[in-house]
Amino acid sequence: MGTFWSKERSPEGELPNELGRRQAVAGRVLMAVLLFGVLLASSLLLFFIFQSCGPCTCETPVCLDLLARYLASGNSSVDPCTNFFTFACENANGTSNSFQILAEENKSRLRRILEAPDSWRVGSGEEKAFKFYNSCMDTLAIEAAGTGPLKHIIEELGGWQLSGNWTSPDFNRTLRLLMSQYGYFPFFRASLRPHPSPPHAPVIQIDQPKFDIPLKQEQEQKIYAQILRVYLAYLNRLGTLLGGDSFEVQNHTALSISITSQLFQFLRPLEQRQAQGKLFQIVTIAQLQEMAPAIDWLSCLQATFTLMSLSPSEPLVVHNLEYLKNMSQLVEEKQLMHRDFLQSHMILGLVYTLSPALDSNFQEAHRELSQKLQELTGQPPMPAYPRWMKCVQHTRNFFAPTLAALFVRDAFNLSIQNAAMELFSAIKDALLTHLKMLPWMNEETRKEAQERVIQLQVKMGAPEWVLKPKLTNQYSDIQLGPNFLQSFISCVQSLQARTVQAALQPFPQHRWQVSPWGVNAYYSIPDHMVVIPAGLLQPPFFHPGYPRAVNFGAAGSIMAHELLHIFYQFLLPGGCPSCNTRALQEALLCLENHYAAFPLPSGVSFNASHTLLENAADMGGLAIALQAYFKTLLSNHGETTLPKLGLSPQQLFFRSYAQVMCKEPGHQDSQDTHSPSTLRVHGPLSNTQAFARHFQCPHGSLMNPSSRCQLW
Ligand SMILES: *[C@@H]1O[C@H](CO)[C@@H](O)[C@H](O)[C@H]1NC(C)=O
Ligand SMILES: *[C@@H]1O[C@H](CO)[C@@H](O)[C@H](O)[C@H]1NC(C)=O
Ligand SMILES: *[C@@H]1O[C@H](CO)[C@@H](O)[C@H](O)[C@H]1NC(C)=O
Ligand SMILES: *[C@@H]1O[C@H](CO)[C@@H](O)[C@H](O)[C@H]1NC(C)=O
Ligand SMILES: *[C@@H]1O[C@H](CO)[C@@H](O)[C@H](O)[C@H]1NC(C)=O
Ligand SMILES: *[C@@H]1O[C@H](CO)[C@@H](O)[C@H](O)[C@H]1NC(C)=O
Ligand SMILES: *[C@@H]1O[C@H](CO)[C@@H](O)[C@H](O)[C@H]1NC(C)=O
Ligand SMILES: *[C@@H]1O[C@H](CO)[C@@H](O)[C@H](O)[C@H]1NC(C)=O
Ligand SMILES: *[C@H]1O[C@@H](CO)[C@@H](O)[C@@H](O)[C@H]1NC(C)=O
Repeated sequence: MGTFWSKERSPEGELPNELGRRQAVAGRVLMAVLLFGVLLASSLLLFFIFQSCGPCTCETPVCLDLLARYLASGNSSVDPCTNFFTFACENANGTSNSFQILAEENKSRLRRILEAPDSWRVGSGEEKAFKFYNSCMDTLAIEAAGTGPLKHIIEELGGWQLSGNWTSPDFNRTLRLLMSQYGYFPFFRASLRPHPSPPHAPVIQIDQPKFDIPLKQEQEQKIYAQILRVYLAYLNRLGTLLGGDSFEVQNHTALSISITSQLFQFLRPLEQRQAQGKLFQIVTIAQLQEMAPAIDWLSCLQATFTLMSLSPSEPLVVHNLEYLKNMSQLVEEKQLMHRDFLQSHMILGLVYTLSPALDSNFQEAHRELSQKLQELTGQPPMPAYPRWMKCVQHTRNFFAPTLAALFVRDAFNLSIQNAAMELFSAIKDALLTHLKMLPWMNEETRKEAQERVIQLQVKMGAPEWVLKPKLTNQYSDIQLGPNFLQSFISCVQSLQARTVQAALQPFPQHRWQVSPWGVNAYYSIPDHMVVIPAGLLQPPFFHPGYPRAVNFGAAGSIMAHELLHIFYQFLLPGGCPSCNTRALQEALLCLENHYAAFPLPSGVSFNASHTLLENAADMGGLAIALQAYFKTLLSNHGETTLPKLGLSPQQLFFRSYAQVMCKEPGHQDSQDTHSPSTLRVHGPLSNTQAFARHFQCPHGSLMNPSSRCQLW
C-alpha cells in the first residue's frame, strides 16, 4: 500500500501551474479508479486463493507420511487447551522420545543400505563393511564355529587352568596382549588424547577403569551385594560354557568378583577428585613404574600405541594416581597367592567384552545378565534388539567413515542442506532481534551477545570428508575371516590403530563429535560452532517439502534451543555480572515456579531447579522459532498445512513442536537435565500467548495461565 501513496504524491509537488493542477486532479481521479481496480482484483484473487484451499494442504507422499505419524501419535478428541500433551502424544509408544525413535529408524536405513545386493565397489573399503555385516548376520556359521575360535584365543593368551591346556602364564604378557590385540583394559584405561593444558598436544592418559557392571559408589549395600551375585552367576555360566568344571569354575569366578569389588573400592568419582584439586598429574613412565610396579608400563603402552616410540621418560597424564598405586598393590598380592586366578580374571573379562561376537549361548547369557541388572537398578527394560540391529551397530562402529558416506549419499543432499541453512539463518536472525527485547540484558551485554551470534559458525549435515569421501581403502589392515570372532577382533585392532593415528594428526579444524546419522545437535564451545547432523534433518523433524510450519516448529525449535546454549552461562549464578541481576533472577524464579506448578502423571517426579537450564532453552527455543516463523508469514505467501488434522499453519507449528517432545511419560531418570516430556510440551507452549490465541484457549485453562515468564 505504501508504494501507491508515495507514487501519487510525488508528481503533485512538481506541477506548479493551473493546467498542471487540473492535470493533477484528472490524474488523481484516474489513479483512484486504477487503484480501486487493483484493490478489487487483488481482493478477488485473495478470495479465490482462500476459497479454493485456504490454506493449501500438502498431499505429497512425504506429507502424507508425516500425517500418518501425527494421526497415530495424537488424540484429536482431547481438548488442546487442557492437555496438549495428550492431544499430540497420547499414543507415544514406549519410553523412547522422538529423537530416539528417529535414531532407531535411521538404523533401518543403514540396514537397507547394507542389505542392498551388489551395492559396493570391489576392492574398496565399502566392500569390507558389507562383508563384515554379512558375516555378522550369518548366525549359522557362528553357531557352527561354537566356542572353538574363543578357545583358540585363550590359548594364545597363555591358556587358563579351567580348560586344561595350561602353561603357567606371564601376567605382563597377557595384559599386553589384551590391551594391544583385543582393546581390552582390565585394570586401567589408556588412551591418547589432547593434553589438558595448551598447546594440547596428544599425550597418553591413564585413567581408572570403567566397569561393565552398573556399580555406583552411593548404592545401597543390599543392592550392591545383589548386583555382585548376579554378575557372579553370569561368570559361572561363562566358565561352564567354556567347558570348565562347575566346581572349579566357582573358585575362579569368586576370586574374579572379589578383585572387581576391591578395585571398585579404590575408585574416586570425578567430583571428589575435582574437590581435592587432584584432577590429573604428569608423571613419566619410569616414575609410574616405581609407584605402581605390578604393571610393566613401558611394554604394555608401547604395544598399544605402536605408532609412537616410547621411552621411560615419556610423560603421561595420570588421572587418579592413588587408584593406580592401590591397584598395583592388589595385583601384586593376587599374583603371589592366586597367580592362576588373576589370569582367569582377565580372561573372563575378555570373554564378556567379546560376547557380542560369540554364539547364541553367550548372547543369551549376556541378555539375561542385562535384564537382571536392569531390574535391580530400576532401569526401564531394554527392548530385545534384533540381530540386524546389533550388526548395524558393529558395522557402524568399525566402519564409521564408510557408513557415514553411504548414509549421507542416501539421506542427505544439497537441497536439504540449503533448505536447512535457510531455516537456520531465519532462526539466527530471530535470535538477534530477540536479544534486543530482553529486559535483563544491559546495552553492553546485548552488544556482546549479538556479536557472539554473528560470529557463530554452523556445520550442517556432515563433515567435508564425508561429503567428498576419498576412495582409498582405509581398512587395508582388516583381515576378514576365517570366522566372525577373528573378523571382529581384526576390526577392533584396526579401529584402535585408526583412533591413535587420528589423535596424532594435527587437526586445525573442528572435529565432529557426532556421526552424520546422529540426531543430537550440539554447540562446541572451543570452536564457537553449532553442529546439526544430517540424521536430524530428516522426517519427521525436517524435509524441504514439508509445510514451513512443520520445519520451523520441529527442526527450527531444536536449532534455536541449541543456539541458546551459547548463553547458558549467563543464567548460572554470577554468570553475568553486568546484567540486571534482579530482573534475571526474577525471570529464572518465574520459570522455576512455572514448571513446578504443572500436574505430573502419577509416579513421575522431577526437580525444577535441576532442569532449569534445559527448560530455559526449551522455552526460549520455542519463542525464537515462533518469532522466526511469524516473520516468514509476512514475506511469504502460499502457506501450506497438513490435510485431515484441521489445523491452521500456526496451529500446525505448535503441533510439530510438541511432536518432537513426544515420549511416554513414566520413567524419568533422576540424572536427566531435561524435564519429563509432558512438561517439555506444556511448559513452553503455555508460556506462549500466541498458542492460547490460535487454539482459542479460555483464560485460566492449563494452556492459558494468567501469568507468563519472559526469560528469553
Ligand atoms: C481419545 O480421547 C478421548 C477423550 O479423552 C477418549 O475417550 C478416547 O478413548 C481416546 N481415544 C484413543 C484412541 O485413545
Ligand atoms: C506400541 O508398541 C507395541 C510393542 O512395543 C506394539 O505392539 C504396538 O503396536 C505399538 N503401538 C503403536 C501405536 O505403535
Ligand atoms: C593344547 O595345546 C596344544 C598346543 O598349543 C594343542 O595342540 C592341543 O590341541 C591343546 N589341547 C587341548 C586339549 O586343548
Ligand atoms: C577351591 O579353592 C580352595 C581354596 O582356595 C581349594 O581348597 C579348593 O581345592 C579349590 N577347589 C577346586 C575344585 O579347585
Ligand atoms: C590405597 O593405598 C593407600 C596407601 O597405600 C592406603 O592408605 C589406602 O587405604 C588404600 N585405599 C584403599 C581404598 O584401600
Ligand atoms: C610385570 O612387569 C613388571 C616390570 O618388569 C614387574 O615389576 C612386575 O612384577 C610384573 N608383574 C607381574 C605381576 O609379574
Ligand atoms: C534431495 O533429497 C530430498 C529428500 O529426500 C529429495 O526430495 C530431493 O529430490 C533430493 N534432491 C536432489 C537434488 O537429489
Ligand atoms: C534439585 O537439584 C538441585 C540442583 O541440581 C540440587 O541442588 C537440589 O538438592 C535438588 N533437590 C532435590 C530435592 O533433589
Ligand atoms: C531417518 O532417515 C529417514 C529414513 O527412513 C527418514 O525417513 C526418517 O524418518 C529417519 N529414519 C529413517 C528414516 O530411516
